[in-house]
Amino acid sequence: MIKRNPCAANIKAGYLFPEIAKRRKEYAAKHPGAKIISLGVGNTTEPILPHIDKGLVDGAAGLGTAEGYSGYADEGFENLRRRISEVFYNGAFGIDEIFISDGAKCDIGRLQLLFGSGVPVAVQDPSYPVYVDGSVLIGAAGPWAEDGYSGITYLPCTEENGYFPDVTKIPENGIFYFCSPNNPTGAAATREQLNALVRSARERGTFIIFDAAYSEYIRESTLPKSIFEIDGAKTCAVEVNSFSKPAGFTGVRLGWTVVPGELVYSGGESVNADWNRICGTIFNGASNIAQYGGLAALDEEGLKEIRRLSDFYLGNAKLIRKALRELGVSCVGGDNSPYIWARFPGRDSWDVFAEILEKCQVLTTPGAGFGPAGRSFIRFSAFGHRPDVEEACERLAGLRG
Ligand code: PL4
Repeated sequence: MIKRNPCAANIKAGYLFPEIAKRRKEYAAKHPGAKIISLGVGNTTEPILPHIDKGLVDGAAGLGTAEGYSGYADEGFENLRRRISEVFYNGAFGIDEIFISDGAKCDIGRLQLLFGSGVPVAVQDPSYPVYVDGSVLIGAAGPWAEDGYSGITYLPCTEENGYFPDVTKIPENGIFYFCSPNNPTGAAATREQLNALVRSARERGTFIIFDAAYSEYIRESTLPKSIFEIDGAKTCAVEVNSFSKPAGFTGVRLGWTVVPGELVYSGGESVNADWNRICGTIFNGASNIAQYGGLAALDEEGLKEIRRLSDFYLGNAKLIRKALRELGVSCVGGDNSPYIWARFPGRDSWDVFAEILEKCQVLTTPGAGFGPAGRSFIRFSAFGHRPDVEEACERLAGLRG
């Protein structure tokens, strides 16, 4: 019989989000009739807004006509790539530098093929678990130790450092995953912070994989939405982004990755050429229907809908933060991101998760799932119907005393 891939053996048994879903099911089985409200997984809940939806519907209808039919569109529609460059990067990238994907998470997984095993990897601690789990799967990070967290460099993002890590500690000639606005802390990095990050990456020969999946939630005009707003980033960074959270495409599936032509390996070879080769080999492109939706999302009307949808979820975030603060729980985030990061000093996050579920029937995400620095935190997601969020906020009052 064939041997198990040792990298698969190294990975922790359960991925965080299915684990949360499992605990929800177990609770529901023990408490039939309980109305559980989820502020857990960051999954969009509101209908796709009409103009963007029409783009999807018209795109699908067009595929049923001789003029509108199209087959494989491997790197993505040229007009969508051009529009992404205009809307998000002020036209700074050619279409050959923008690759359409079926979502940011999928490209994060595929990007790991660029560097292979044995590459030093660092993450913000806490961070979206895909960076760590994916690195373990490809063999870039060793097995998980008893404490559940070794094999990778974790750079703490805490209250003390304003949730921005010491970027002079990123490993040389390695990869650093950086997410802003951050999941789970909600912190959006300032221009000065990103300048320091790019400077350090260039000095240390480190590639930044910049996850900008929540950039459309940024409301403070001085905060950069892209790493490519920073001088020098084109020689040290790749950026992934997504239509999931701004346009409600979590189920539709559409994203993109920018790999600048200037980005080269230590031997001078082009990273863009390798990425093109990898995608051409193992990816056949995003759905054409999703791409029609993406085009609608990026025209004038669609951009207004993106703003309206993200404003709605930010409204939820405000309510959650207010409810927590009224309880005396210290929390950050929710201003420029759909996540609130709440601190429960001296408590284990899985215990707090269980308590909130038990007392309030509200599902959250325990901070420990995002890294060791999250052990005493709970992440609240602002993705929910407004009446559910309001009810969850009322129920949280049950944590008093
Ligand atoms: C649950 C920082 C959520 N099953 O939809 P995509 O693939 O374009 O984007 C996924 C993604 C990428 N980057 C960041 C993210 O936070 C997410 C989505 N994260 C969450 O609750 O943290 C959904 C998680 C989903 C998953 O595993 O991604």
